[in-house]
Amino acid sequence: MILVGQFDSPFVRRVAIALHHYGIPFERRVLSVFKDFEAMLNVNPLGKVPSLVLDDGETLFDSRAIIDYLDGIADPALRLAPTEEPQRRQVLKIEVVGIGLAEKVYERGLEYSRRAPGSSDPDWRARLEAQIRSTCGWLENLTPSPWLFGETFTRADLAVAVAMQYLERVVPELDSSNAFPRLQAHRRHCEALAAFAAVQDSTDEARASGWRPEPPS
Ligand SMILES: N[C@@H](CCC(=O)N[C@@H](CS)C(=O)NCC(=O)O)C(=O)O
Repeated sequence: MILVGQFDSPFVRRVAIALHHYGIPFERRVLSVFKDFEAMLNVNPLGKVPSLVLDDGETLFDSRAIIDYLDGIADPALRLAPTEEPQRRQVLKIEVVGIGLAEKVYERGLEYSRRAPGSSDPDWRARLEAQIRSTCGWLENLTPSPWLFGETFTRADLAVAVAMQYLERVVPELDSSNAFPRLQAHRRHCEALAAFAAVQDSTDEARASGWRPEPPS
């Protein structure tokens, strides 16, 4: 299998962490959705990452769809979502919120890094920040102990811990460690897992495709 994308993307990173968790070997094709846009359109018509090229050449898109597929072929003992209802939908609901959080952090970052100087809309940024804070508050109220759902690490934990790490790197002034201490403790718990340690967020890959940290406001 070939995972397409950079490890500064929380969506690519979470697929790689899942692959490590399942013990599924993979190669990586490091393409940037910005620097390598034309090549990306040939991999995924949306020009987005992650994509996963299967051994027979079929290509899957979107981290959630990819992990759903991987969960289906993985050793049942390593599955990251329950198969029974209502547990399954409860885990997937938290996963959706975690992915949505990473999407809002990503959208906010674009306001700084990809707009012409002076063209970012402060009202839009304020709306994104309100969505980010609201989502973190909702997740914080789930009181992970240590996992967000049940007695084992699930897709909910994967989505939320990766999103919180990304939030801290990209929006340090939101001070998420102090503002959401239970989520930060949960994140540290996840990051102690071997699969997380094997796939570090890469600011080098981010910088190579044009990302710069925001100047302090
Ligand atoms: N929901 C998607 C989000 C993927 C996503 O937004 N990826 C970003 C990179 S971090 C991207 O491809 N952006 C390029 C674009 O949207 O044009 C997933 O979980 O895979």
